[in-house]
Amino acid sequence: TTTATDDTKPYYVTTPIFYVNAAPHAGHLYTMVLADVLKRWQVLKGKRAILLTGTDEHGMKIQQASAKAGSDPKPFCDKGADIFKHLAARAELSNDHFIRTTDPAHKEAVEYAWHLLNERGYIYQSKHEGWYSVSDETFYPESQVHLVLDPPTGRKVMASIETGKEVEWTSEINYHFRLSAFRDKLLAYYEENPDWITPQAKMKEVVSAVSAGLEDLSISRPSSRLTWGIRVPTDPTQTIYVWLDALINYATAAGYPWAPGSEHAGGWPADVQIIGKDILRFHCIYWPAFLMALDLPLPKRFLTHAHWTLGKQKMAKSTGNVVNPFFALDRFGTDTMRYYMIHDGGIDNDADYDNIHIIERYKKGLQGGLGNLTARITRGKGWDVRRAIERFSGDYKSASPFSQGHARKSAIAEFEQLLVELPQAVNNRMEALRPNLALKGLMDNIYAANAFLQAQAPWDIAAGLKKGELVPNVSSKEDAEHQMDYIIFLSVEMLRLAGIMLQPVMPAKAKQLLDMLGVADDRRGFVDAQLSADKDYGVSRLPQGKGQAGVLFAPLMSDS
Ligand code: ME8
Repeated sequence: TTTATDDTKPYYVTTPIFYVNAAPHAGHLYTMVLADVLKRWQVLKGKRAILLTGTDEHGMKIQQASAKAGSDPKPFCDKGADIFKHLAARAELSNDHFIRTTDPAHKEAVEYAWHLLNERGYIYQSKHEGWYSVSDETFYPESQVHLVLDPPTGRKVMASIETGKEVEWTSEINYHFRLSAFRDKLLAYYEENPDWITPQAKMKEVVSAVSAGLEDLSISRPSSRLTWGIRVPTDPTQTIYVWLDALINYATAAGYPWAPGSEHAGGWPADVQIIGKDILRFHCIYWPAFLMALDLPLPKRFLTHAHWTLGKQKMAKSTGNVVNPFFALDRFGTDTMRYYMIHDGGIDNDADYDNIHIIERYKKGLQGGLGNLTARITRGKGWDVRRAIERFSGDYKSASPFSQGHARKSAIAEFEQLLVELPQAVNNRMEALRPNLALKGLMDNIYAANAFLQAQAPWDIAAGLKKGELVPNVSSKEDAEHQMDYIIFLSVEMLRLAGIMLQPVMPAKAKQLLDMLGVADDRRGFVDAQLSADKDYGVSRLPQGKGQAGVLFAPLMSDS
């Protein structure tokens, strides 16, 4: 037998699979980009990593939406899935799989899981009565619904207190999953894995919800009502509940059902599953209970993020209060949108989407910060970037002209320290599932580099050299060049490190920057992101005199 070990298990990242009942909005783009950045970060670190995204195509919600569109469900889903696929491509998502719950392999996986749950005694049949929300695809207990006025119709309807979505009374025979039997096991698991969910507040919410008690879960509906879904394999008069069907996708994509011990080869267990806070209960209570019942390992971690709002109202397909992500990507560019979404997107707290903010972030961070630093270095008239790099790469410490007591020493040492600490600081935040903080920390260093350059003013040294004059604290022409080159060297190093570490966030712009700096293609990994890592990181590709001066971040269209 071949038992795969952790060495062969790729790092596995997932997004939720999205409902195809309506077009994607910026919230979906955000989840995709977050997941992609986390995956690409692992690739940067030399790991094999895989990313899964896809579409959730069964259930009452899709059945009703397709009927409303006057379409059969399958062609309706085909169209919807295509749009999400296009979004992934347009956003430069490096997804390795795009799963659709209508894929035949997924149907087989769900049927297999059902058989197993049934054989193990976790499924029973009984009458179910309760309030069902089609929009949320879930039953709510009596305590979680209330009577509200539905403004468009003037009717009084029952609705979920949590989501505001209308619920309808349903009374039917269906299959149940013994969720209540997993209360203690789940609580024990949470206790042993206190960092299972990021952020902590969501971990606490889950623990308190489970502590309060769990009811068994209805996991099928009569096929007469729910026609669009996977039939219960042992009883075609019933159709499998969409959330049981949907959650299994994460396993299907990793090759489930697995031969014993071979789940690692396909990536299971997932290393990080990314979800919006709206689907916490399904992923962090139901999903681990299903996995426990199937005797499968649980995902290692969850990242639950907050929502984008528009005008402070949740961006949601059901209300139409949305930003079209295709328009935004066209208008601002893919990398700018990826930057904005990571920089401003909420993990703990909701973030309000605003075109003005996109323009501000672009101007401050990309044009003013990164673009400006690049232009100042690569277009500098008085120095030779390549000479500066060649002079100090590999052994900057002993070659430094700034020994103890030099007037510039403390500013230089401070900046060196930033460069030394930066890679690990960024990595720590990425590993803590805080890409927003990682990016902000990185950008703070770019701003610090611009301030450093401003304060050290290598152009003054260069101007002095040109005129044959020496600026203060410079002893000779050679010393002037030496000092100037060192300042340039450290600034280029900041650009190189930033360029390497920005690749997961802005793949195209980071590549352009690294190309401009002459960094060899095979020297762009996280291991290379170290101050003066090596004598040769491909600098020979850099033209003598300066970098390939060019505009990294052109003025936005909206400026002209
Ligand atoms: O819930 N801000 O699909 P869905 C940020 N099919 N992210 C948002 C958002 C917002 N305003 N609105 C949506 C489903 N999202 C199920 C999932 S998984 C087995 C099944 C993102 O199309 C966020 O990731 O309603 C949220 O969890 C997801 O889209 C919900 O997408």
